Order: sequence, then structure tokens, then C-alpha cells
Amino acid sequence: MKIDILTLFPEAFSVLDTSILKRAKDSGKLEINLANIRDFTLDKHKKCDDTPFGGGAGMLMTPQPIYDAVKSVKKRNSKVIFASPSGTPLTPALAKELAKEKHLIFICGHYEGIDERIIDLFNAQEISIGDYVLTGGELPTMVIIDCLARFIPGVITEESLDEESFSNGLLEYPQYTRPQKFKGLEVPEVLLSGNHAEIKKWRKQKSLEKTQKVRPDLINK
Ligand code: 4G1
Repeated sequence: MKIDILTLFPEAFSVLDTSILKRAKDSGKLEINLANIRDFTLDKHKKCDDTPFGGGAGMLMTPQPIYDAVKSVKKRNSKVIFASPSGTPLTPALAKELAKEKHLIFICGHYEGIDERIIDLFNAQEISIGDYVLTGGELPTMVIIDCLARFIPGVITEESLDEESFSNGLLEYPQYTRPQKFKGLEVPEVLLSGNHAEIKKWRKQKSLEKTQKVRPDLINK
């Protein structure tokens, strides 16, 4: 898959060169390109923001630089995505669908957002990572890319794909590794017993307790 990221802050994405995404890139399964939206402005002062028609607080990203930036990378098979608090929620199912695309173009918003005509002109899909206020679309864009990259075949092993949180609708049970005793705290006895039926039962119970305590909404749905 090829991903183009259009942003006013390309340096924010240096973190993508670590961890799983680095592996995906190194394996050739993922190609990520960055473009600075400011490089496309035709304004003599390189201005990329303006006040909203109709009034209101703050500034909006002006459409021309974004439009030309998208045009510079868009092909017939490209899908344009705008990480936005007004988008449909990111879910594992949506990430899995996105992982099937050949080419994704991400637009990162700043200030109060972007001119709506960008969304209309490119039929952009708006995706939200949650209900809170952020200062830019860069972190949400990285969250979406990290999430979908796991579903690109060969990026991570099948086993870890379904073993993790949410695959059974519950939160994960607590996990432990060596040493058996750390700062006076012991690993639960059952995990050392070798009794796989008992271990499975214990893990299910712990998952339920944890979910009931911090995410009761996941149980009662
Ligand atoms: C109104 C949160 C505005 C934020 C209401 C989740 C948030 C992108 C996301 C905002 C953003 C609420 C996201 C807000 C996001 C332009 C640049 C939009 C930053 C911006 C609840 C600021 N998932 N937020 N506005 O945070 O981009 O994707």
C-alpha cells in the first residue's frame, strides 16, 4: 500500500520510522510519503489559513494549498481521508477495510479545521479517533495508519491479530513475564501451574472483572 500524508507539520511523522511501521516500510508492504501543504500555497506570504465566513472563533485552513497538494499525488484509485472530530468512529472493522486500498491520501487539519469544499471535491472520508479536542490532525492520522497497517497481510503475525484486546469484546487479562518475584510482588500461582484449562478460566475471569470495572459499556452491549 502507498500512503501520502499532507500536513503543515511533516516533521511530526518522524515517529513513523520506529516499531511496526518501520518493519512494514522496510518489508516493502507500505510506502509512506510526506508533503508539506505550505509548499503548495500561491499566497506571497505562504499563508494557509483564513477567517471563517459567517464569523466565529479561530481560523480555518484555506482550500487552495490543500487542493493543489491533493492534486499533486492523486490517482484514479486513490482514497482521500480526512482525520476529523466530525468523522465516523475508527473501528477495527474500518481499519481492516482501509488496509485493502492501494493508495490512501491523508489530509491533516489544523486551527479549527478545513474548508468543507475540500471534503466535497475529493469525496473525502472523515474518520474520528475519539471525542476530545486536539490541536491538529497529525496524531489522529498516525493512529489511523498504525491501526490499519496491522491488517496489511504479512505486517504482523495472524496470531497476534486475534489474540489482542477487543477480539472477544473484552479487555485483556493481566500478563506477567520473568522474574517470578519483582519488588516483592509474585506472579499469580495459576500461571505457573501448567494447567491450561485453569489458566484459561482464570484469564477469562480477570478479563470480565477488568471490563466490568473500567468499561461496563462493553459488557452491556
Ligand atoms: C470540535 C479529535 C472540535 C480531534 C469538537 C479526534 C473536537 C481528528 C480529530 C474538536 C481531531 C471536538 C479526531 C477539535 C482533530 C482541526 C485540527 C480539528 C484539530 C482538530 C470533540 C481541532 N480524530 N481536531 N478540533 O479537536 O483533528 O480525527
